[in-house]
Amino acid sequence: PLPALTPKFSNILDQVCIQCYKDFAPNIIEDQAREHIRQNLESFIRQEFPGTRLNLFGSSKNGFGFKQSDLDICMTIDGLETSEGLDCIRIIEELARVLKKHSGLRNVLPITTAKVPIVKFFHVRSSLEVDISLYNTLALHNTRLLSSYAAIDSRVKYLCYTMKVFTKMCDIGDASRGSLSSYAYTLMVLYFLQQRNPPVIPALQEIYKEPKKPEILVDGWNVYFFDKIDELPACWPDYGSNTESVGELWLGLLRFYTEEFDFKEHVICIRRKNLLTTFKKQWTSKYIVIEDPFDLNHNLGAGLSRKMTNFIMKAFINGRRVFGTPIKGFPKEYPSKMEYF
Ligand code: 3AT
Ligand code: MG
Repeated sequence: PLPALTPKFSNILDQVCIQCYKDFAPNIIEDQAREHIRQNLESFIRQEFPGTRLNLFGSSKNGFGFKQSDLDICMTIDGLETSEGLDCIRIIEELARVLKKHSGLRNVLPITTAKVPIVKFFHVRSSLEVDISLYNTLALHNTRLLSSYAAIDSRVKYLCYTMKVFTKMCDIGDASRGSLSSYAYTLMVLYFLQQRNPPVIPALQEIYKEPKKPEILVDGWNVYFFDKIDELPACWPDYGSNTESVGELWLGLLRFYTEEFDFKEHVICIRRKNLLTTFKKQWTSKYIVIEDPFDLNHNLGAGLSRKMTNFIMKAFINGRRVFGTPIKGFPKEYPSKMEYF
């Protein structure tokens, strides 16, 4: 059993979480640089493909970006609602051909074999990696959803940054290497904050003023959610009832995923407050099951091997021990990699 959380130690934990945000979040200049790159690329591509539009999504826009996060860009063509009938692979190859002529970019590479075809490259001046995908429309909506959650309460932002720092330190935060994406871990934080008693955030997809839940269909899925965050106090009865500190919540989260949440039985699902079973989804063959808030057929944990699942669970168990062991002062620096065995 862990020692009780003294006010002093709780205060150190708060500072650690807030520091994660301060150390890794981009400043205004760095945010503007991302917008400049988007504009510059858009004008450059339009010289050959007029009507091209580029949109930022992912952590450049969801409120949980790091200084060095990649730049996720979604390309659309004016006048075309969907990518239906488009030869996406050919467009990605053409796009790569055009971008290779841009003197500010290196290593332009079309990746057409992935589930979502992209062009990848390095932007020299900013040292940022850039990914351009086509009509990744649901991702634009889930980016907006995450940014709405970030706007509800500053503790959401601090915890999501802490989670991202934690997963990078433990080497469990890279989907391209078989673990989970930042997006998946952010959903885990949001789910915990919804299930906390009293909750810190609501399920925004369940709040509406109309007699019936509005339906806004994108790629066949309802992307409606309550986005008027300033009106939330009037629409959500639990607003403001949770007064725990960030540090308490962070330790609560590590406890939740190591001791309380039943991974075998339940799905991590942020679109509703009521528990959803793995049985109901027929997703019983995997241990970590995370439902995408819009694409309900998409389990973000589907690609995890058994070994990786164990590795991730061990990192959480270790995190719970490390963060739950009181220290006297504020830690001086980040461990280069957390120990997790
Ligand atoms: P980083 O700061 O880049 O680590 P991010 O939120 O930008 O965090 P990614 O670059 O991995 O994360 O992904 C960019 C966006 O693509 C985030 C989300 O809108 C979408 N996305 C990522 N992974 C998935 C997934 N497995 N399913 C659906 N959408 C995803
Ligand atoms: Mg990204």
